[in-house]
Amino acid sequence: MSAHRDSFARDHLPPREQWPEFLLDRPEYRYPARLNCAVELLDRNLERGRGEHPALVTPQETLSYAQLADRVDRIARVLVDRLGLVPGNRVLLRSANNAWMVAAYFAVLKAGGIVVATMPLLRAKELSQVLRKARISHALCDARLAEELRKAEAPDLRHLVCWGDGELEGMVAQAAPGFPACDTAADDICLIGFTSGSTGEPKGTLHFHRDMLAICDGYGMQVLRPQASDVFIGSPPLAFTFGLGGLVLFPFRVGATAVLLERAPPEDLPAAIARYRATVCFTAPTAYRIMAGLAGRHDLSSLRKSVSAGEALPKPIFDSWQVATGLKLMDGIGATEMLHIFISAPEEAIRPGATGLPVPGYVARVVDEAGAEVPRGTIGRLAVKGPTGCRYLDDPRQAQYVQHGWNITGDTYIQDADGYFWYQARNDDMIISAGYNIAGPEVEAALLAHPAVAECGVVGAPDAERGMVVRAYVVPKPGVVADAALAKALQDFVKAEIAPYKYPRSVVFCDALPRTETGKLQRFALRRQAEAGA
Ligand code: 3UK
Repeated sequence: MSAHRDSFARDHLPPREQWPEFLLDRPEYRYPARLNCAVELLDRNLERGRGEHPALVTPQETLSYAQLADRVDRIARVLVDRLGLVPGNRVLLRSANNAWMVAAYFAVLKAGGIVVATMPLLRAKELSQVLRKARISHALCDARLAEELRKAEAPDLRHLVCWGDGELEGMVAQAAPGFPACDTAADDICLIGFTSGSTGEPKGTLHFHRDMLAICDGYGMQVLRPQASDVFIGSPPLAFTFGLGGLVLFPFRVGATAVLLERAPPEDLPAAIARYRATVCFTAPTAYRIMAGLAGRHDLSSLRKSVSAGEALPKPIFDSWQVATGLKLMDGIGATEMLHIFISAPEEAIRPGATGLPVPGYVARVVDEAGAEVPRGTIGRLAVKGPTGCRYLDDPRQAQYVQHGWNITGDTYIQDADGYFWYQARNDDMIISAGYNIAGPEVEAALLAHPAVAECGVVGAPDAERGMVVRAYVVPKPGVVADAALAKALQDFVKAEIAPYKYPRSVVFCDALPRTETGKLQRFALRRQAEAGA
């Protein structure tokens, strides 16, 4: 029985026959029928005697688990008693990573609402799409980011309350302490994670209370294996589920501490690791590349684990991070649809250059266009299923992502004889040049091994003779002279590293590459640039 009095999200789940198969038989994924993830992730820490342990550390404040739980309860009271929230209502959250954002997040979960967290950089037009699509009734927002939200069209919005200007703080101070958690079902929806992709309307991915625990008990407990004494740090926004898991859910599941930084560019992260004696770091592959170059200037000795996701981890970055810190960088592929990482490897099982093995409880295979598994060593489309999976909010694209019960992530992979998965490209990012299939990321990894290259992106550029040619956009390291001689040197270098037909026939030097707020290279933007002849 759902606890939701507002059934909008449930009513807009895909039809059952379009759901992925869920694998929930393993003991760690057998959850009780009634389950509120905020209780399991937050309140349980007080019962376990961790009330005085720091839950959140920010440059402004440190909150123990008891202090955070108190703030959460009071915000939940404000939502329910003053703002009329009923279970199932959608609450938009808009903020950089800070303690109020996390408190608001858990207040919505505990009250049985549905969180819709948004990236701080979204503009009014993009916010309007989310507000309409998810029929948002309430919004909690950092006052510094309120302007864009006020400009957005929000036909269903009944309340917008800000913190940072005293409004929510005032309401919280007046609210009574203590809040009885909403008695939600394990399969009540608690989160709509929006995923932008490169084109089209944003897709809302629906996740249940049990999904929030499943990623902790799967990837978290069995691959990452954190300890209660750990101090987590990193850059991904909490509106990106990579950040949500890595900076909130995984630490809270074991009663550890999370350091939250509103801005954590790779240039600043090493100093922050040293300052807070952080032990577990979550960020994107390109950030590790920059951080490896700065590691010598900071004391990173506290760090014991580092996780890379969002896009492929080229082996040269794995190598330079190991040289700089002695740590094996843990690659893992995740997706908003799957909530978090589903292929990765614990340190002792890492094969540098490979993404890894399915997280215990997930099964993955490489399939052809018809969905049949291909022999090991053959390139094909990645298909995966496990305790989590894709359920889009009212979206015809469900039938593309889920086929015959499998989640089709849109990635091209090879599985080797030992079962390891090797990333090739996004399905639509393969470059077909004179009949050859060339994976852009493989050429990028080859270029990154050259000492003159800081960053690069490789796409197909239209070509009269070959259909497409491989074009590399290269950001040179500071002080490097980017001229025709360097372009030639890079081409020769790639020919010596990988099969010569894959070398970039065209090399374009630039100052920066287009990236999303989640740290991904925007290949479509480079392709558009290439089509425009730039
Ligand atoms: C790509 C990777 C190669 C891949 C995410 C960890 O990235 C996350 O979610 P998104 O919905 O994008 C999903 C797509 O990103 N990708 C992610 N990680 C890797 N490609 N190697 C990797 N290690 O194309 C995937 O289909 O933004 C990552 C946890 C939670 C997440 N939401």
